[in-house]
Amino acid sequence: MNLSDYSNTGSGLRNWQYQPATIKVVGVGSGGCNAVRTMVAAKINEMPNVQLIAVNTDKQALAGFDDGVVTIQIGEETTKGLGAGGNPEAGKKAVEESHEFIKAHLEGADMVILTTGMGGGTGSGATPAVAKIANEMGILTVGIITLPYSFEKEEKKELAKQGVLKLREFVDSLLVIENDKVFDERLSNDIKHKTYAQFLSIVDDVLLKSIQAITIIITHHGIINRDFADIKKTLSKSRTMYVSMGESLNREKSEECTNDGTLENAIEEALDSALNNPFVDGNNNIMEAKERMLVVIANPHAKGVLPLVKEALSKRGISGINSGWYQEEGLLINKIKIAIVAGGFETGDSNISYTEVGQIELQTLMPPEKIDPDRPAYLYNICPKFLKPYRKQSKK
Ligand SMILES: Nc1nc2c(ncn2[C@@H]2O[C@H](COP(=O)(O)OP(=O)(O)OP(=O)(O)O)[C@@H](O)[C@H]2O)c(=O)[nH]1
Ligand SMILES: [Mg+2]
Repeated sequence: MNLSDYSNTGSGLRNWQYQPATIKVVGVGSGGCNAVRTMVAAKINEMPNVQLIAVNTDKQALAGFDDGVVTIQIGEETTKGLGAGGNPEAGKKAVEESHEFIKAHLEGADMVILTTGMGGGTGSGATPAVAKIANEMGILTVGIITLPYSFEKEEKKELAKQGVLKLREFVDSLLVIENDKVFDERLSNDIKHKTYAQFLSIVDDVLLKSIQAITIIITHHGIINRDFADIKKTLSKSRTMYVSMGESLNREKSEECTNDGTLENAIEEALDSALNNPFVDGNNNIMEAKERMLVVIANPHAKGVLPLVKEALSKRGISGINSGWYQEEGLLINKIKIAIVAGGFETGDSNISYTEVGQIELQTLMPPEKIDPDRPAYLYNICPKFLKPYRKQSKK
């Protein structure tokens, strides 16, 4: 039995008496619904007590979902199933129209994770309205949302900001992911081969990993366990959060690694990648958080993992962290995953701005007249020749 086997049969490490809390992950609008599709592919909905819900005004965007996903078309009367047309007021009204229906689907949740791409009518207008319902039901409610690329329409960026500010009123905690961070030098080595759709799918993956970090901690039982109560303590009314899932590099061989330092290296790598999530701006120093927790996931035969993690943490000046240790049989013995969740940063509140440097680089990256933000993302190719100035500039 391991973390990737979510079936409810057989014996193993999980304590079957243990009833995990119920988490409902709600994707809103185009960005949120596509994030839900990524989560279906990663089988998040097969985890115990995790339910995926796709909410949209756009009927077409709700088609073709797997049986394991609840789809909710909101504002049937007000939007006629055609989307909110970039109008957040329409997104909000759609939720008001479907209030009771949404409420019924949120019933029974201990935690709601809302995810959306801010900038359109549904994402920016409906997400805060759904958060309000969850909040009024007394559910721990968090948002993991993205800001549009700086080359998207100015109007969208403004709507996104308004949407974030509104959402903050109703969530316990918020994680803001800047799409522009896809151009971070830590990620951009093969940027010239990527299309716009691929950039979006990188962001989908960031959303997925953040949600995985929370759901794994809550729904799985560890040798040293962390659970919903820990997540609640960390995120309840914390306003801002840092959530990240780091992994060690893939090594071909899976030989024993307790004596040759490979495990130490794997821990260092996983910890670095969990601590330095390039998509989350400003908040990366988890020592500035009021509460922080970590869960390390390793093969059951990897010995002495937690003391090694503690050593690696103290080397980085990190203390006061609630740690857990989970085992996953399917993992190679020299593979380590680390989930970090931290909540309550002093500096996180004004963090809804576009990085100036990122903007300059993006303008160089692609002339504005070449960009048609109305064109469907999947048809949109970023032409490699426009990437040259960016690459030159980033070498300076
Ligand atoms: N990561 C990711 N982001 C997306 C995707 N699709 C859209 N987005 C982002 O989400 C923002 C809003 O998407 P829209 O389709 O404009 O808006 P919407 O929320 O569906 O609202 P309406 O279309 O007005 O009903 C976009 O500007 C993108 O930044 C996607 O597939 N993945
Ligand atoms: Mg849309």
